[in-house]
Formats: sequence, C-alpha cells, structure tokens
Amino acid sequence: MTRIVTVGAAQLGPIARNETRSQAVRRMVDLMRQAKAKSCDVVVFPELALTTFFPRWFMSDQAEVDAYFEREMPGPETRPLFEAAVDLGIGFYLGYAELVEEGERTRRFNTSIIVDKAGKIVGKYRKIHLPGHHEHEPWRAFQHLEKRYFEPGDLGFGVWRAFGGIVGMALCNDRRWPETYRVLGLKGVELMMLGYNTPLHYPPVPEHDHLQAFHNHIVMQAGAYQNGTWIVAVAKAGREEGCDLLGQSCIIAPTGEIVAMCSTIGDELIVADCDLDRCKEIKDNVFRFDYYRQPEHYRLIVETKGVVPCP
Ligand code: CDT
Repeated sequence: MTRIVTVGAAQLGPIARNETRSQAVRRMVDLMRQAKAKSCDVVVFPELALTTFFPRWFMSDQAEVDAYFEREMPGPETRPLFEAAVDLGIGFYLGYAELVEEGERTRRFNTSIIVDKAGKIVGKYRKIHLPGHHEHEPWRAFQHLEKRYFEPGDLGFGVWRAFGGIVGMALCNDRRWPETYRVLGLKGVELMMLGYNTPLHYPPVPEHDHLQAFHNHIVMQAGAYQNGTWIVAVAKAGREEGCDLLGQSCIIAPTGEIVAMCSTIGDELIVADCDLDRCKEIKDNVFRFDYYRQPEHYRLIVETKGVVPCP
C-alpha cells in the first residue's frame, strides 16, 4: 500500500480587524474546495486563522481580548469548516485562540487542531514557545503580546496516527527551536503541520528584517532533514492592519528540499504529493536515532533553561 498523502498548504492573505470569523471561514472553505479539485487529503491553514493577529495590539480590557478567542470548537461560525471536511472528504489543520474555563480558572492558549476526513478532531496542540513580551512597549511600531495573552501550552509536542501516517503539530515560533523537531522526531513524526504569522519587521533587531524569509526556511529545512519528516508550513501573509506579514508558505521534503512554495502574499493553495515512506531515507540512515544518538551527552538540554556560565 502506498503512503502518499496529498497535502495542501492553504495560505491566507490578511484578515482585517473588523473582518468576522464567518468571512474568514468562507475564504477557508473556498480553499478547501480548490484542494478537493486537486485531490488533497488534508489542508493546512495558518496560526490564529480565524481573526486578525490580535497580539499586535495592547488591550487593557480583557473582554476585548477575549472576543478573539473560541470557547467551543466547532462553534456556530467554525462549523462550516467541519461540514466542508465531511462533504469534501478532506481533513484540515487549523490554528485558533482557545479559551477554556477550568473551575474558577480561565485559561487561554494559542492552539491548533487536526480534523480528519470525517470531521472529527483527532489531535490538539497548544503552542509551547510563545514569543514577544508581557507589557505594553509603546516604542514598538506594533506590539507582539503573545506572552501576555496566552499561557504556554500544557500538552507537550504530540503526534497522532492520521491520513495513513504519524502527524505532529507546532505553531509559528516553535519552528525556530530545534527541540520542537527533535521531540517530534523521537516520536516518529512523518508529517509535521505548522501555521505562522511572522511580521517582516522585528522591532528589537530591525537589522534582521531582510532575513525573515531566510530564517523561516533555514530552520524548517534543517528540522525536516535532521528528523526525516515532511513539513507543511503555512502563513497568514500580506499587509494586515499596516503590518507586513511574511508569505512563502511551503512544503518541505524529509531531505530538506522545498518541493512547493507560495508565490503570492494572498489566499493561495499549493499542493504536494507527500510520500511518507521517503522519511525512511533519512530515519533509517544518516539520522538513525537508535544507532547513532548519544543522549548521555545531551542531558544539559533538559537540565538547564539558560546558558551555564563557563567555569
Ligand atoms: N506568531 C509568532 O510566533 N511569530 C513570531 C514572530 C517573531 S518573534 C516576535 C515568529 O517566530 O515568527
């Protein structure tokens, strides 16, 4: 039996602050229809795909922040995605802001889910590496308040059996950290899905603005190769409320090669036939973990968070 999964990377262009979830969902359902016409098994949408990227604004009114969060999934406005999955026989990955009431405690996560072809949620991930800052920093051209509005994910880096393979998830900033890929790699990941919102301008180090696209691809190509996995990475792109977001959504082979890449910064679907058995070319050879890894020398990675001073 072949293990070819036809995957669509469904990049979204900007979503305005006053755009409704239903408007965004209509655009996504349209992309799912395009994906069906191209025989996709699954499509990957961006991080926080239902609304504008709200962490760019400081809001002191928690009710205003909470308006960007989903209290149920699916809810009335997101149900059409699940119905389209069933009607078209296509799964999807979706990023959204999740609000959970746990007794007296309200918890907020930057979350993604995998939904199968039957419209069932088969996996959930809560973003672990939250970038940005906690406090209002008015000197910035725009804020990046993920640290304020979300708590770090509490579910770890999971994998699930879906679409005939082992599928893992991550969100945006996670892709910059080698630990993300290696934990998923050690769980046998064959297809990693990831959504992102990456401003071209990084206020603390603007000298690197011209390197955003390079950094985006270099980390993911290395992560794919070093762990022998396909990666589908999908942007919310374009000029959103005056903030330019990186595009270049892509599908990367386990060899580290980019096999498909978006060429616009709007709504755009790219497709690749991902042969999951190609993961073995890497996993059984140069990165055969059980034969070559030397974990006794890697202890520091989990024993310290910051740099240990040089004696
Ligand atoms: N959404 C997200 O994680 N974006 C970050 C922006 C850079 S850090 C402020 C990223 O890693 O792309």
